[in-house]
Amino acid sequence: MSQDPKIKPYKKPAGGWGALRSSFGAILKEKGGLNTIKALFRMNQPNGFDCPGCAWPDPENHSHFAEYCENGVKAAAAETTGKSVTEEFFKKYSVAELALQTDYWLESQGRLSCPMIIKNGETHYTPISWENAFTEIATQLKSLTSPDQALFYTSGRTSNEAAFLYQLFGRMFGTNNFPDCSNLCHESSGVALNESIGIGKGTVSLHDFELADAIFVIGQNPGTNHPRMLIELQKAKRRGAKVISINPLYEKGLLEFTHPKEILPMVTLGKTNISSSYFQIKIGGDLAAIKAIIKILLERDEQANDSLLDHKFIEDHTQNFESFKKDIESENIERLCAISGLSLEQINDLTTIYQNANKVIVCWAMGITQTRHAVGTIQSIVNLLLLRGNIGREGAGVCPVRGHSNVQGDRTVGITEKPSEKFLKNLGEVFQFTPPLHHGHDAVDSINAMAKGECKVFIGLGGNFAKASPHTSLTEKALEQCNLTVHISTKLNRSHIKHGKTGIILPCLGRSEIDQQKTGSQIITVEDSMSMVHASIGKNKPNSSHLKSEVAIIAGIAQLTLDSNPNVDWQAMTDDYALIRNKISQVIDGFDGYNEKIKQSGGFLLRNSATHREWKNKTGKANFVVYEVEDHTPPKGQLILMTIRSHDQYNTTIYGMDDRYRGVFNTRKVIFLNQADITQLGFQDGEFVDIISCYKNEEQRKVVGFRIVSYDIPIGCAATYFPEANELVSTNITAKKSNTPLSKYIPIQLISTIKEA
Ligand SMILES: Nc1nc2c(c(=O)[nH]1)N[C@H]1C(S)=C(S)[C@@H](COP(=O)(O)OP(=O)(O)OC[C@H]3O[C@@H](n4cnc5c(=O)[nH]c(N)nc54)[C@H](O)[C@@H]3O)O[C@H]1N2
Ligand SMILES: Nc1nc2c(c(=O)[nH]1)N[C@H]1C(S)=C(S)[C@@H](COP(=O)(O)OP(=O)(O)OC[C@H]3O[C@@H](n4cnc5c(=O)[nH]c(N)nc54)[C@H](O)[C@@H]3O)O[C@H]1N2
Ligand SMILES: [Mo]
Repeated sequence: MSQDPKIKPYKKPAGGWGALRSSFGAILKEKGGLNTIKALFRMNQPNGFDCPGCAWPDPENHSHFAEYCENGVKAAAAETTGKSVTEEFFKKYSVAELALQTDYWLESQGRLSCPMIIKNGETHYTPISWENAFTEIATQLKSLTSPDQALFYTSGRTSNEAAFLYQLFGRMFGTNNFPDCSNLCHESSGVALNESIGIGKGTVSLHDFELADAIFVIGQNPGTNHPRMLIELQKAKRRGAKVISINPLYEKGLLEFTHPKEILPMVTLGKTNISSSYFQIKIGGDLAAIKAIIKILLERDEQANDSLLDHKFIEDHTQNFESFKKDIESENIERLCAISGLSLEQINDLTTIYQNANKVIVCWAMGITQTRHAVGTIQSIVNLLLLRGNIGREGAGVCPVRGHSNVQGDRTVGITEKPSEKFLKNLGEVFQFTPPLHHGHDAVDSINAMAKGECKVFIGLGGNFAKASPHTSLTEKALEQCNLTVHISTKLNRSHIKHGKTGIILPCLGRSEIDQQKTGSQIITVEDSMSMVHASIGKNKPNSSHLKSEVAIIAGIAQLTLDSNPNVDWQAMTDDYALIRNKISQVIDGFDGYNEKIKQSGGFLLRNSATHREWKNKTGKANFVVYEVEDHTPPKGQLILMTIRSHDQYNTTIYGMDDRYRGVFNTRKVIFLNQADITQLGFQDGEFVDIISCYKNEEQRKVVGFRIVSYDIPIGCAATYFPEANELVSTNITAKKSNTPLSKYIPIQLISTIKEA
């Protein structure tokens, strides 16, 4: 097969045979053989493990085989790979040599299999015993002049048990420095929802998807990133509900879908056109669009003698309606339409769809959260829903669709740089210590603090901070300046290469593997995007006998770092994770009977106050938040760039070089542009360009050699893949109120790539 880059539109629906073929390809490539197959039989099954892919929930009756998607298969195949990165591997390749390899190559070498260390001046990682690795980390932590010189990063695959112990360790050590992948992801959702409805989580369940009359999918590409969501959308569509997509790109999965399990009866069921209406919005245009819909709706309500809005709900349950209304009245509809990129007719249509549906769910993901006005956009979505009482009743509500499979759970059990006073008080009482009260660094602040030399130790519980973060060269330099970087990981990645003066790699068990401790094999728990907490049990033999669980690693470091405390028995908690869960239930509301409840198939639901129309924010009412719309049209010659995921990647883990649904094969270095912009800027389809960031008041940064692909994208907008373009993302200009990097909102210029002779 030719490995030449190829651009060829994909004509088939999402899912279907294409998904099956690609799944089998992934299994073969990873050479995991029987292990992978066994894992697939157990994934998302009642006694099996939770798919390490996305946070989309499992359906209630999920006892039938294959409760996962193509990309879940890829995630499982990657974890159960037959390949290992051994001591010999590190002997063979110096770090300098590894640095020359692509991220795709690094990850595809297989599972990390033994603890490794590298010290200042050395060229190669060498093996180290677990004991010595823990001692080295403890020594360096204890030598810091302040606990706030250490950073404890978490990626959202970590279990509740490991995350809880990790934050306990960090806080007993004395810091709230818990930067988290959430900071790069759904932070804007948490911040916005907390202020609006008093809880930073979604309010709907799968049951609500069965009842909704209209489901809006805004700034999300579920065909690639949450494929099992398409099954719910398909069901909704088949029973007559409306599915409305708002996205700058016509994403395949939102257009047409065939459930892979329905391939045989395809003749009868066939593909489903998922979206009933599709609105091609400009990048960052959502706030203006939502406000425009609200403006029209308010006008129509007045004309209809107050019969369109739920005035009783507004009166009883909300506050700030009058000033919100005044703000909307002061907006100019033409201006709003121009900023959104939608016509007045389209806004009218959207308003009609919204007002005609009795029960509405709005879903969103990174297309909203990683833009400059993300928080205001989400709060405007909430405003829109509040107008017709669409929060806190069946079939309606907000649905921020989370990314990592346990990113929501990690937050629930205390991974946050801004813990509440109540949480700290409970934690301190249960473990008899005084937690630090001052807030810590989030992800962006951590980069800047390391770069300035203020933080000197970086510990990563999973993830790939070097590549997932903005401004790649700054982040890499920041990590390299540290005295110590430690990564608790399953696979080799760039963060291991960009190590501190001392660098340590600690290889850990994956979710599919048996976690054997003194009291027997352990279960872990996770929380999905709809607040269901459930057990995950690994049954595969670990890839290497040297691996330790995340819990055992954290406890091992903590025991050597902290003074002994009779109230914290790290060893006992490692021996039996049920003891950790007991502690979680003492510290955090909603976990009573934790160990019992996770025995139920499907687990248990964490109560969501907003679902019951209890508003736990400062005002005790749901809040109409006023947020100003700024015109963000770039100056002539500039475009706004979004960095998105291809179909063949899991964040920084690249599974393959294709983006099938968008018709891109054997390459990732492409930039999607509207043909009118290509012509206007004097380029041609297929030509190679360098992309330059042009934030005001910031130095320009460049990534080179991207092939132009003429694509159906709004004029003035551009798209390329994450993480190749992360160098362009700023650590200074971030989303207002949430400090999330603007991965979907980068002002850029293009210049022709000069081929070096
Ligand atoms: N297979 C797979 N699954 C994954 C992941 C993965 O990498 N691979 N990652 C996981 C994680 S951590 C996350 S957070 C989620 C991410 O899931 P998504 O948020 O779906 O991921 P992105 O690729 O970032 O896609 C963002 C979508 O938003 C659109 N968009 C961009 N800017 C705008 C805008 O201004 N307005 C609107 N309306 N739309 C916009 C883009 O066109 C794109 O369709 O997926 C999770 N699941
Ligand atoms: N430009 C741009 N940047 C972005 C985004 C974007 O859309 N555009 N998206 C952002 C988002 S939404 C997110 S969530 C972040 C993701 O940021 P991260 O969560 O930091 O990155 P991942 O790529 O998911 O991490 C992959 C690594 O995790 C490790 N790993 C995998 N499974 C396990 C496990 O079970 N245990 C442990 N300990 N380690 C494991 C492996 O070593 C693997 O190399 O990236 C963000 N960065
Ligand atoms: Mo994410």
